[in-house]
Amino acid sequence: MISRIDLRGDALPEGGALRDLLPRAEFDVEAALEKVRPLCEDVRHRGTAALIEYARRFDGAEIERVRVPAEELQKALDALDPAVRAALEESIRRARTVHREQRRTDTTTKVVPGGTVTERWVPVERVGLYVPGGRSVYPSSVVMNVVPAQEAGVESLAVTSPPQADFGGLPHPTILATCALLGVDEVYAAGGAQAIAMFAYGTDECLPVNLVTGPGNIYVAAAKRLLKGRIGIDAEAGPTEIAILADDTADPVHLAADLISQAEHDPMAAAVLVTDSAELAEKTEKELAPQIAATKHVEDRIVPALSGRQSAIVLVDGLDEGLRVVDAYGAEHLEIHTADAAAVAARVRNAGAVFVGPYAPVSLGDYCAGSNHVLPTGGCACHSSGLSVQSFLRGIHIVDYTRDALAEVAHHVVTLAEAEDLPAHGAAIKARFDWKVPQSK
Ligand code: HSO
Ligand code: ZN
Repeated sequence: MISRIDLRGDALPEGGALRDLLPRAEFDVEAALEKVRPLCEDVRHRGTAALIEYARRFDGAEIERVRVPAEELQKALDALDPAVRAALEESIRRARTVHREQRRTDTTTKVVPGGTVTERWVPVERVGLYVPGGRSVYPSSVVMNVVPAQEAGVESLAVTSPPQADFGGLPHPTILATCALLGVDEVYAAGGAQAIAMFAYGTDECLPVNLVTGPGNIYVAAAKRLLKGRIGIDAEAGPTEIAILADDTADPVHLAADLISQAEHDPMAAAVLVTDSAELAEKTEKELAPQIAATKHVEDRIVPALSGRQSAIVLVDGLDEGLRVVDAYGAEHLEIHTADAAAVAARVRNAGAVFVGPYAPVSLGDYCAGSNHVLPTGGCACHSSGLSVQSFLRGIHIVDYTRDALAEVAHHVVTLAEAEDLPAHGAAIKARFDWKVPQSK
């Protein structure tokens, strides 16, 4: 069911050429751009009326207003299964523990006597968090978006999630309950590209935001790309991915379970096993069928995900080659199942998150490791990080120089301004010194 790519024997190609040998889902955000453009424009001009119309058209939900009344949040929390509540509370507690530590402190650098540059970290003022609905109702994603924003000190936080026809046009009750648990009281029933437009342009119910984060489908990704600039965005989330780097010490039962666990998300999800052990590859593949037979989302998600061209077992000559392959792939999630897994993990350069050894499966990270599960997909791990407190902060440079400190470097500034044919830049310096360039000491 899962294809094989045999990279043994010849030397591996470099960089991009190696990446081209590896499987990856098509996620053509560009193609969706033209579809979402008119929707976004419509929300910009008609606001709430457009959102109500799209709730009917795309979500089959009749709604009269988009903002969820506060009492609905409390009602959902009161009705939440106590075991789910306890699990969410633990997830929140661990996420807070990790994310609180991420808060950078301001730094002041004394460049010269009398000349300092301070980097001051300031939270984004207003943030909109997108939470998907439909096939994927993930209260855990509410936790993973809200906790870092709160720990960063974001003061104004709004959540949006698609209206559900089955729940009277409100977002899914577990989403509402999780918002209540986190102390978020501004929630909207809007999904898809139109929800991103609501956040970007604002409506009579929702003030515009500065930054939108959170995963969504291809239309959500397209709207984020379209509106980027007006709003800040996190990385565009594509279908989920798990890569596993394993040697012959790995347990094929674990590997099969973990590959299936992420294939469960989406028919486009990717599961990639990279190993130097043909025997382990064989055993893991054998282990897939019985485990798949015992689980739930088989035909609609797991089978298409594992048999799709985005998933594969990749055979390599050794661990060094395996590392080169996983680095070229840049997985959203990378598990290391090798001897001395921590040392191998320390050598990884490209991954959204790395899970070390047999007792750190991706499922742990999805819910309760304390790490964030909003991670770069589609190879973006080679240039981007997952969501963190940092995603919600801006570093502002505060430049503070005395007259003497400016005088000391003035001639260099004037020289560079002249070299760039920008004499007025130089004049701004000279104006402070009787229109002369101070002599350097
Ligand atoms: N693995 C997903 C996140 C998730 N898993 C939510 C379960 N619920 C993308 O990192
Ligand atoms: Zn998951």
